[in-house]
Amino acid sequence: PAATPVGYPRIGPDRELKKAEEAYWAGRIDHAEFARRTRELRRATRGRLAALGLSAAAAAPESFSLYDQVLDAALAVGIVPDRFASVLDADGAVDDDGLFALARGTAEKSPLEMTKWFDTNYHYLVPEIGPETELHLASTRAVELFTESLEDGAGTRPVLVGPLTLLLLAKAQDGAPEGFDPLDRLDDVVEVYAQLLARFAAAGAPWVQLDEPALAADQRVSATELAELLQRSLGRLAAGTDRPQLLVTTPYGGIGDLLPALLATGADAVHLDLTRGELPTVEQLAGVDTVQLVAGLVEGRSVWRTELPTAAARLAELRRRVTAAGGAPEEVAVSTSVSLQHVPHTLEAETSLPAELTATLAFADEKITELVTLAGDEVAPGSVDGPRSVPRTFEGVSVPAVRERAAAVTAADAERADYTVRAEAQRRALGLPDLPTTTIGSFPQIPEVRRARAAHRRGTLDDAGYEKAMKDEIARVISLQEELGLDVLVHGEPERNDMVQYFAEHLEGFATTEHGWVQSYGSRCTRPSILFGDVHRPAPITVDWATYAQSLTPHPVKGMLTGPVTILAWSFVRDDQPLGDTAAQVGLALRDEVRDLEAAGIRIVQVDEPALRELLPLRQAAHEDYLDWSVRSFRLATSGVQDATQIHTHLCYSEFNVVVGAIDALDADVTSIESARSRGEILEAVDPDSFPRGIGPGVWDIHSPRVPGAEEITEQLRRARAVVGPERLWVNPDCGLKTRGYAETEASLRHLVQAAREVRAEAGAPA
Ligand code: THG
Ligand code: ZN
Repeated sequence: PAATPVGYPRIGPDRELKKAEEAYWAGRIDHAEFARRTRELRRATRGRLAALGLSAAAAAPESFSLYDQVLDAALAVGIVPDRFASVLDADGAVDDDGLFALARGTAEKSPLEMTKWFDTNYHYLVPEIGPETELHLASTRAVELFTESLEDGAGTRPVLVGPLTLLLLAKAQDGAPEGFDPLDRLDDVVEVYAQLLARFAAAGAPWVQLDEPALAADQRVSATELAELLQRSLGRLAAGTDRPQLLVTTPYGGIGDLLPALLATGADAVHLDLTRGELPTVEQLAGVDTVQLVAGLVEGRSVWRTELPTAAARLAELRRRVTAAGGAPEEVAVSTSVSLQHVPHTLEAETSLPAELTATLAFADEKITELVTLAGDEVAPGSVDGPRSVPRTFEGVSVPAVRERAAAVTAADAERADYTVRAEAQRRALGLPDLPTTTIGSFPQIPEVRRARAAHRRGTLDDAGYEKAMKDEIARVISLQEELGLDVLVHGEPERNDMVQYFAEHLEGFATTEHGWVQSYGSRCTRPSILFGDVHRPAPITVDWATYAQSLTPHPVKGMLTGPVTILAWSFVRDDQPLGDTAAQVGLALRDEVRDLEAAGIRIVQVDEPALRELLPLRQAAHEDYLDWSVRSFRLATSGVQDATQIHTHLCYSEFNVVVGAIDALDADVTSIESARSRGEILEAVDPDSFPRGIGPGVWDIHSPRVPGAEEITEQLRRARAVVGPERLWVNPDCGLKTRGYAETEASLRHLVQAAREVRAEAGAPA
């Protein structure tokens, strides 16, 4: 059978796309040079895929995107919000600069909102559409990419986000009438997709791939309605004659009973995620006689090698069922569960990972080799010693002491005293005013700090020199905060770049890569660590920095840690035990750090969980179990302290309401929340009956360089105090000072302190 992945990384093995974009945006290269570099990246990518065995026409997906695949699809059909009307040229088309303006904003215009792509660490741009949006073929770059691919070889398979997913992910443009749903425009959007398909046909593309991941997640419409919408969108497109063959993919989970409806649309091929979804039953395969199945048997979002004999056995069983349903078993193709855009390019670039770990890993290129092997029928189904089924049993995978400790955990280990008791003890211990002021943790990273960290990493700055550079910076940040008049101080985190990577480097059970970059959004990448073994903490991590900072000031300095759920969400995590067991180990390792901080005289410890919402399962039915183990791991980390020690947490995202129950269950004494884009919603959700503890809705949107005035912050605080009361309200900016300069930071924090003092003085006065 044929082998083909759903998608491939686009950033480039050496982050060529990122480098070209950032050079272009900064004006260091002109557009011609930018276009030359991205052209070269695509040529190299196509050559690489052919060399890996995807040399036939349409075997390689065309995964290139200048910024984001959802933006590409929105632009293809003309979904451009009114405020960006000026980026359309006379023909209604959008060039690269226009595309970047939508993605990144301009001096006057805010960009499209960015949000998480399903339950991954990738972020897409949210299309904004209204009843009047003029839909038309505004970008034919996908067709141009296909034509270009013919120069480089046999031609790729164009990939587009499908019409249904595009509108399910879109939001109503500002000013759209009450009750307008982007889905109201489905027929119009499908009309433009039909025109686009005709262009592909004219260009000679044998296949086009439409990605419909929305089918794998619970949606605002019911499954019955989804089945009907499928017919209205994909069914319409398939009924057209002026088109290439259509492959519809359904990554990120099972689609269950939607399969018969999908098979009935008339699509020529249908992809299923068989790593998360079950093998379809013979009944669900009714209609497969006219459709080719593409079996997503290789996990595209993990870095683990596939157990090929197991995958081959599932493939054999699927073929048996296809035969039973009247289809052609030899037509079943093998694929990945999701696009490989979520894993690094290749293991070949890694030279310092332990060999026995490497033997168990597969990045994008290695996963394509797995597909080709599976498709070549080289693996005996179910054989015990099939090629590459390397056991993950080397040193560090199973550590008896870690397992014994986790097994001995009791319910009491995740419980603190009643909040009212703690609050009183903390009031006495900390002596803070009403509306205490603080920041979320990081301060702007000045060039000296970045240089010192890089030099230390390279070995050109010794430990003593590095320690001195960090301590100088900590002292500077502490004295600045004292001068600004903040109540609860932070050390500023000069020693960290990516916080998850920092903890991964200091905990046992993790490995870090040298080149394992994965696109997070646009030109931004992260290098996720690999959590392969039992996690424990060999030595204190942050205690020296925190105690040094505390030694410089009588004000409380917060200890700053990243929580277990976020550490899991932003790493590649072992799949040989339940996530909850892994989270508990991380929780216990952090518990040691929290207690050591307390023992060293730190009176407030903040454990951030910005990714709590991110890992939330796509199906409602799985929420309870997830929230159960995620909350428990946080509480294991934070429940080992005295009543008087104050635990803070920080969360950042919109859709606060979705997890407000879980945030309550974290039982943190104080919760700060990024709220620039969802202030009203947060205040609604935290009325004292449902959420009795301290709360700090961010009062400065740090993603904008604008410095908020004291008056503006005062107003926000008055409104917040009216809802939550003066005893519970904390005053803080949103997170991310690290990304701002000192000038804006100082000015904004000065206004923040001034506003807090003003509103504090009014305490007791009617709001
Ligand atoms: N760390 C990790 N994952 C994350 C975030 C994080 N996922 C969600 C969210 N934050 C994503 N946001 C960003 C924001 C900025 C960058 C990456 C993800 C970024 N990266 C640098 C770049 O691409 O130049 C590289 C940073 C580095 O050297 O490590 O700016 O905070 N793990
Ligand atoms: Zn945040």
